[in-house]
Amino acid sequence: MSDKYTPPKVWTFSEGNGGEFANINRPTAGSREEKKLPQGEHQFQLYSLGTPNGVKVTIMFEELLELGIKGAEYDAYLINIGEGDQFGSGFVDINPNSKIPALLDKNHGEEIRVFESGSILVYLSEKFGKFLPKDPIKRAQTFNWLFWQMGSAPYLGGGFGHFYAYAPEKFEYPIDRFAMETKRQLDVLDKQLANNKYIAGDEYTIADMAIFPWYGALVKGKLYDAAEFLSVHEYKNVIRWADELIKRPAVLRGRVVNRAWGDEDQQLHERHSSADFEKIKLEY
Ligand SMILES: N[C@@H](CCC(=O)N[C@@H](CS)C(=O)NCC(=O)O)C(=O)O
Repeated sequence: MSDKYTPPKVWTFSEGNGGEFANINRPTAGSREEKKLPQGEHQFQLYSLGTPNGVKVTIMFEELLELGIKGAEYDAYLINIGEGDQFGSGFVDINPNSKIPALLDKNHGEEIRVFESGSILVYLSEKFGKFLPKDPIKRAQTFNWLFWQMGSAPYLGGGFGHFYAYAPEKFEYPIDRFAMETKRQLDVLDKQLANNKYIAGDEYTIADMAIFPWYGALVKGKLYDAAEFLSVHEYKNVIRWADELIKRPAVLRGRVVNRAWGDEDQQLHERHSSADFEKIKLEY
């Protein structure tokens, strides 16, 4: 790659032009191999990885279980996206977009397939009547911030994170553009959290669960090693909120499920029952 690059008339795919993700990236969709997914005994089968998008859902399951809702028991299987597990036929049957997280609700034989982390959060909150307020104003606020996250995080992940942390060469233009946008987003959150305990108001909701694994992790220095670069100490309200959330046992448990990197004692590759956490160090 050179900084004098001029785009050709027609873009063509060449092997290896995805940097760290070169071995899996293709400009096409669909399954690449026959591969059945494992299934456990619970109603919910989650196929995921402990990235921020995956952790949103495992936090939700753990919060439901924390409330004593036994029907929210789930089996979580690891999908190794670096190895291309998301392109196996079983996974693609659940999510044609080949991205974690993907959920199968066995629902007494009816088999409901749910993909997109935001959709999974809404699905579970409606199913169990939790973490999505019934009051129409509070509900609208929750949806506003949930969809804000779904629209904004790709600038943080696919934009800032990709060019700052993953790109094989560092270029000023995209890093400037996406660092600016990330800081703008952090300021949006900081202003919202100046007057609200939680993102959507006084109640802890699926909006917090969606936003925390991205922006909470960023201000706590756990994402892209970028805390200093982005001067995250400026976002005091976001830090206050993140500090509050990391006291929640369900957040600490959700964060380690399907985690396959970092400290070994904070990785739970597969989760099938609460006993699986016994050997895990639950701290942030
Ligand atoms: N909008 C999707 C994004 C999911 C997503 O980007 N997942 C990434 C990991 S965080 C993935 O599976 N990437 C695999 C690939 O792109 O092949 C959601 O929130 O569920």
